[in-house]
Amino acid sequence: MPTTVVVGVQWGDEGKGKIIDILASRADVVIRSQGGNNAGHTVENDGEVYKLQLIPSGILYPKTECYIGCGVVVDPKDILREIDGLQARGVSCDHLHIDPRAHLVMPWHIQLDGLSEKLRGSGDIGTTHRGIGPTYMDKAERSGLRMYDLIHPEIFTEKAKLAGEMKNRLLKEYYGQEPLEIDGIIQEYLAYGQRLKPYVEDVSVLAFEAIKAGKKVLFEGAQGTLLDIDVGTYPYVTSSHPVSGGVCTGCGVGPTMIDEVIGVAKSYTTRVGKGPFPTELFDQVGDTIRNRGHEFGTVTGRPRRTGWFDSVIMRHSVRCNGLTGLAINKIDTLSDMGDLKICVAYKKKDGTVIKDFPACLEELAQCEPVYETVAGFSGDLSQCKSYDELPKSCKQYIEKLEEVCGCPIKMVGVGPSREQNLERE
Ligand code: 2SA
Ligand code: GDP
Ligand code: MG
Repeated sequence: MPTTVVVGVQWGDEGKGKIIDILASRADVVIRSQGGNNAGHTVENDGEVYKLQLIPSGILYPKTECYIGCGVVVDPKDILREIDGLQARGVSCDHLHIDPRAHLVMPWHIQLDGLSEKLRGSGDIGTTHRGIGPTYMDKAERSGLRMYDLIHPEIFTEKAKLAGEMKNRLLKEYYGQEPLEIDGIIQEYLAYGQRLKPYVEDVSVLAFEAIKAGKKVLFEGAQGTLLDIDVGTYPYVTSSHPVSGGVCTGCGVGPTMIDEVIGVAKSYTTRVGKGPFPTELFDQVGDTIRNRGHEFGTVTGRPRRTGWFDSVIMRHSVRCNGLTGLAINKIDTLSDMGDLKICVAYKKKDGTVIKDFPACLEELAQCEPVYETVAGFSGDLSQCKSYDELPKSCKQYIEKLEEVCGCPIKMVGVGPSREQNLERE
């Protein structure tokens, strides 16, 4: 297996965790390069369900190194909770490393995430309230605190005091809030720093050396392409780069070191939070998909919005990520649903039909999906052990998706476990 990137190609929750977990069994290293604990990946192992947020999905394999790159925002308190939770279940985290450049999510970021969402009123983004946006804001503004600071008490104390005082002014003067008790926060976080110290190591160097040594390296994307701050449905996006290119800046590796990019999608579309969603279903069909697919947020438990497969989005993702292959999950969820629809283009109000995803919301708002109806399939697919065992009409649906996306489909998911993944030649 060469150096491979795995990305979400819709609005997140495509089942990346499962695909990473499967590929991690053949990898030496798994690396996260963006986002933070706003991600939620579900991995099933021997009937045990693990919900991972910041820690790479390779952690369940004791010999697989797991790195958190410089582009990730780390909530020190929450990552320790996750480490403790895994260790309590017998999963060692000794093979985890965190880049010293990774920015820290501090309590004021979480508070400001909630306050700014409230201020936006009905125009809120529907964030996960994990402080992700405000942390990336400070990073871009060059006033953020980093992992390196956290493990050096003198540096951290000085920088956190300054940052905390600035935020207290913002909280008081702009939001009319009580100030935070900065000294107490500093003491609390210094203790987290001491616990996290053994994990801190330069991930750019580690990744470079691993790739040079011919090791199999897997980059694990979080969220999805349509949530990318640049190529996603701005402003209803997250504040990082879930696209494959984000791996390079978010880990400190060059693009020439990447060989393969696998996009993970569902056989239908879902979205959590606000923002446009052309194929969204508001009827019984949408409810059926949500209930059968257990479409509720891994982190927040929020019901996910559901809709038909949208190939306009998919072609956008194939292009923006330079995909070399696709994994289509949850084909089992669509069984016994009668005829299925696939969105092949959008029709604008003036009657023009477009095949490329619009660049801005104003244009997207004028678009209606153009559907092709295809025959559905029936029966319990979850027991299928090979692609050939799938019903003929199911294979035809998959081949149709391949055609409209313009990318080879290499894997098909028929259930949440490692074994329920059918590889295609
Ligand atoms: P944020 O918190 O600033 O990143 O939110 C901004 C937007 O990005 C969306 N977002 C997500 N959408 C789907 N899945 C995400 N992760 C969790 C998961 C979600 C959950 O993987 O299961 O449990 O609900 C994720 N993270 C961010 C978010 O909904 C906003 O639209
Ligand atoms: P991620 O954020 O992309 O890693 O995805 P999540 O873990 O948030 O959500 C995907 C959900 O679908 C999880 O509950 C998985 O266990 C489940 N899942 C993954 N692949 C399949 C599949 O092929 N079929 C079914 N029925 N469930 C799946
Ligand atoms: Mg998820």
